Amino acid sequence: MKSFKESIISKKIAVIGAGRSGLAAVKLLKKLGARHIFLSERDILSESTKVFLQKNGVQWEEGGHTSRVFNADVVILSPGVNVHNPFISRLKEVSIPIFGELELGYRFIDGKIVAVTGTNGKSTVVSLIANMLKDYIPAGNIGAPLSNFAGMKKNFVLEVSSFQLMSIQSFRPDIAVVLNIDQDHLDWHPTIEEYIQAKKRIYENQGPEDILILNLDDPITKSFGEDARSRVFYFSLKEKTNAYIDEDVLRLYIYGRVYPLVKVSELKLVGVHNLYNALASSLASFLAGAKLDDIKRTLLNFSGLPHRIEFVREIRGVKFFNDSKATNPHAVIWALKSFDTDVILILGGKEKHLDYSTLINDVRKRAKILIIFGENAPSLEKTFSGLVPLYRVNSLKEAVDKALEIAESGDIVLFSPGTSSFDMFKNYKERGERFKNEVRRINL
Ligand code: UMA
Repeated sequence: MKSFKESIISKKIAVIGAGRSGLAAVKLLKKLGARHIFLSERDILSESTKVFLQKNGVQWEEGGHTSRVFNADVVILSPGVNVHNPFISRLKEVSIPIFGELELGYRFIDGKIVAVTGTNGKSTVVSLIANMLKDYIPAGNIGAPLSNFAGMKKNFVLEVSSFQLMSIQSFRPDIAVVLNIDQDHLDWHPTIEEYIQAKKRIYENQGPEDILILNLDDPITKSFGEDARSRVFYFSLKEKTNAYIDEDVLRLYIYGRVYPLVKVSELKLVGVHNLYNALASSLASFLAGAKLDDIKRTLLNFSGLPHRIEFVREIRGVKFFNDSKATNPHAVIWALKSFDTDVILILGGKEKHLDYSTLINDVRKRAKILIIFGENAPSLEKTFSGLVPLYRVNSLKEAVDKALEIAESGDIVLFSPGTSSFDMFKNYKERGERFKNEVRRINL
C-alpha cells in the first residue's frame, strides 16, 4: 500500500488561503516533492508571497477562489477558511477530499502530541505545559503551524482551535485537554452545537491508550467523558478529582497517590481562571511524564501577564521571552533565575546610572551570552566585559537577529532590558511589542 506521502505527492493539490498555515502547507508539500501545487487566495497576494510561489514553481490565483480549484485531487484548507463557505460545499459535493493544514502537518510528525483546546486559556496552558515538559515544542493556533515542524523528531504541545478541528481526519493526540466551552466564534460556526462538536473532535480518534483531560466543573466538557474511548482524567476547583485544590495547595491525585504541588498563594498567575489553567497543565504534563520539580518550578515562576517573562515563540528549539517590564537590574536577576538552561540575555536601554554589578553573579551563573544595546550600552559593557561573551548592537532588531544567529537548540533568548525604555521607545509596552514583532517576523 502507498504511504500517505507517496499518495499525496503524486496528486494535484490545491491549498486555500495564503496566511501562515497555507504557506506552511505549501512549503511542506514542496519539501515532500509534490509537483502540482495550486494556491488559491481570496485577497490580493503580497509581492513577497508571489516571489516565494514563483521560486517554488507553485501556480496561484488571487482575489477569489475560482473553478481552477476543482482541478485538484485534494484540497488543503487554512483554519480561517469557513467550511460552510458555498465554495467549499461545492467541492464536497463533487467529492474532492478536503482536510486542514493541521491534519497535513500531523501526518508528518513523529513524536508525542499534547493537544489543548477550549474557549479560553488555551495559549496560557500551552505555554505552561511547554515550560513543564522541557522537550515539547509549542505549536498550532498559538502561532506556529504544525507543518513547519514536519519531519522533525520532536514532541509537541499544540494549541488547537475549533476551526482546525473542523478539518481533521486522523489527528489523534496522545493527550487531549479540553479546558472549558463557552460561546465563541459564532460568526464562523452557525450554531453553538457545531462549535461544541468541533471541540469534541479533539478526542474522536483516541483509543484506550490515549488520555483525555476534562474540566469537571464545566457541564459541557464534563459530558465529553461519557462517550470517550480514552482514559479520562479530570480537574476541578469544586471536587477532589485528579487535579484539585485542597487546603490552599494544588494537588494531583493519580492512580491512588496524592502529589502536592504548590500553594495557591505561591502562584504568579492570578485569577480563578488561571487556577484551572494551572491544574489542567499540571495534570497534562504529569501524565506526559514531566518531573514534579519541573511542574512545581513552572507554577512558581510562570506569570501570564504580557511583557513579564512572556513566552513569545520557539524557533529551532530556541525559546524567546519578552520581559520588557524589567526596568531595573533586580527584575533581570529575577528573570534569569526563572530558567535553568543557557540564557542569551538582551540588556540595555535608557542610561539611569544604575549599578549593574548586582547582576554579575547571576549573569555568570546563568547567562551564556550578553547582547547589549541602547543609551547605557557603554556602562553595561564596562560592567560585564570579560565575564561572558558580549555583543554590542545598535537596535532591538539587530539584537534579535544576533540572538538567532548565535543561539543553539535548548537556549533561552531573554529580552530583559533592566532599565527604562525611553531612550528609544514610548514605554515598556511599546518596547515589548517591538521585540515580539521582531521575533515573530522571523521566517523559518
Ligand atoms: N482566506 C482565503 N479564503 C477564505 C478565508 C481566508 O483565501 O475563505 C485567506 C485570507 O485572505 C488570508 C489567509 O487565508 O490570506 C489567512 O488564513 P487563516 O485565517 O487560516 O490564518 P493563518 O495566518 O493561516 O493563521 C491560522 C490561525 N488563524 C485562524 O484560525 C483565523 C492562527 O490563529 C494560527 O496562529 C495560525 O493559523 C497557525 O496555526 C490565530 C487566531 O486568531 C491566532 N485563531 C483563532 C483564535 O484563536 O480565536 C481561532
